[in-house]
Amino acid sequence: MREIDITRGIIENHVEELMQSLKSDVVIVGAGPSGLVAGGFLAEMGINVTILEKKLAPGGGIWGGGMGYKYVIIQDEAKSVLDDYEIPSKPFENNLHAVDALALASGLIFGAAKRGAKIFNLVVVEDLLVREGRVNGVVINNTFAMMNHFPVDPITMEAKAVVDATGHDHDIVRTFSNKNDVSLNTPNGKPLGERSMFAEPAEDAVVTNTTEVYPGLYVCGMSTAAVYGGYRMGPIFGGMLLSGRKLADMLVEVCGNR
Ligand code: 48F
Repeated sequence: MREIDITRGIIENHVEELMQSLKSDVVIVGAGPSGLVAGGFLAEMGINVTILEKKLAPGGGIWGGGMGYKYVIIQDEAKSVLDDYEIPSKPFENNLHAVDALALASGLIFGAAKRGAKIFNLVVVEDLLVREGRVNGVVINNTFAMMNHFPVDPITMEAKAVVDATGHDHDIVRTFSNKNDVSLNTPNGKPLGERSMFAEPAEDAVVTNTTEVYPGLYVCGMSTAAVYGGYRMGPIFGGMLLSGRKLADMLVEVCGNR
């Protein structure tokens, strides 16, 4: 066994996957629950999908459960997504189910990867590629360079559709709206901002507002609340799973038609 062979095995395989992602059908920014579900279902339907996550561990806001108590709740309507990903849950009451947050995070990550989504961690999306009034890719950099404010220039990936699945921050839509004189598909053309906690309407709105916010740019999960003025919902996750599934169904059509 030679150390140099181990190194080559890592570099060759990473670069091979990266090359396949340079032109994706769909790039999803953020590997939280909504992005992982969308990516997994898209990959299962034969779409070339890349998920980019700036942190070391994908999983987003799942890991901490509710204030560090390690269970999260999902409602009946979203149970079929858990079943598809073979993630166990316990019936609780009033059509609710309790899910171990660690099982949910790891199950969604593995579920997306095994369906063929290419997930890259330690990659920050810092900007978008925009051409002729349409988003057609992402501008990416290395997390360590960004954390240290090193003056390292980014590189790019092209995609037919880019998804902001960055959660409360709505990092991609916010940056895009701040940097460009563009009108988003919202009532005032700008992100409306998230509202305080009110779980039931929040859960419905996350799914309703999973949509195209600008040609080629989509929102799912919690970023829909920040973009469309939805309430927050706390540690109930069914809306995130259903938002990811809705987005996958929307994008499979889009990718087929483009
Ligand atoms: O926040 P997050 O889990 O997104 P989500 O799918 O789920 C929201 C819930 O976790 C929770 C909630 C539920 O009921 O309210 O908050 O909407 O995951 C977002 C991921 O995006 C990454 C971030 O590190 C996190 O893992 N992210 C954010 N900005 C960027 C990014 C960026 N610019 N580039 C790459 N990754």
